[in-house]
Amino acid sequence: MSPKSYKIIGTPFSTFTRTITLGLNYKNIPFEQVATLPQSDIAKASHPYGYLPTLIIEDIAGGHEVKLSETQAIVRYLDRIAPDPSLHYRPSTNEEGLEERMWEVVSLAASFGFPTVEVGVVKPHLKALEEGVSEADIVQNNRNEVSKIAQFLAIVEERALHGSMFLFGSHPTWADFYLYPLLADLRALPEWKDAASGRFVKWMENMDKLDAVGQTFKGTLGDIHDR
Ligand SMILES: N[C@@H](CCC(=O)N[C@@H](CS)C(=O)NCC(=O)O)C(=O)O
Repeated sequence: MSPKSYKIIGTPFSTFTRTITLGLNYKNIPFEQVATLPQSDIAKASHPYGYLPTLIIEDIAGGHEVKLSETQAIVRYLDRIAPDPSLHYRPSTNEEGLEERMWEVVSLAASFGFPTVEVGVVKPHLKALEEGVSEADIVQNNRNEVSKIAQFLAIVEERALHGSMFLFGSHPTWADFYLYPLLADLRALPEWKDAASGRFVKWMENMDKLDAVGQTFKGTLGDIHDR
C-alpha cells in the first residue's frame, strides 16, 4: 500500500470530530486538522450535507485524494489501517451479542446522546448566555432537558460493564470515544452536576488521563468556556 497522509475536516469544538481525533491520536496516526465550522465552504465540499467531520485520505505518491465522511465509516477505515491499539471490545465469554454491545452504545451516543446533550442542553445554554440570560435562570430552564441526559446515561450504564475503568473494560473503546466529547462539553457547564452519576464522574477522570484526551482538548468547550 502506498503511503497516505490524513487530514480531518472539522473544528475541535465539534464533538463528532473529536471522536475521530481521539481515535487518530490513540492509534498514533499522524494527521492535520482543518478547524472549520459546519456548513463552511470546505465542510460543504467534503460532506454531502456540510456536516463534520470528513477524513481526507491523500495518496502521497499519486497525489490522489479520497474523502470519507460519516464517523461510523471513518472508524471502520481507521480500524482497518491501524487495528492496534484496538478500540474494540473482546469479551472473555461468548455470551450472545455481548461483543456488539459496544457498538450499540456507539450508536446510542451518536443518535440519542448527541441530541440529548448538545441540542437539548449545551447549545441552548450557550445561546442563552450570549443573549444575556443569567446562568441561574438558564440552569432552571434546562432542568427538564437535564433529566433526559440522566435517563440517557442510565441507558448507557445498563449496557456498560460494571465497575470497569472504561465502559467496556480496562482499555477504551469507540463507545468511550463517542461518549466522552459529549460529556466533556456538559462538564464545562453547571448542568453537569445534576446530570452525571458517580460512575460517569469517575469514568471522566479515567478518560482524562488518556494522552489522546489531552491531545484533543484545545479548542473544545471545556478549554474555551470560562465559568
Ligand atoms: N452522522 C454524522 C453526524 C455528524 C454531526 O452531526 N456533526 C455535527 C457537528 S458535531 C454537524 O456537523 N452538524 C451540522 C450543523 O450543525 O449544521 C457523523 O456520524 O459523522
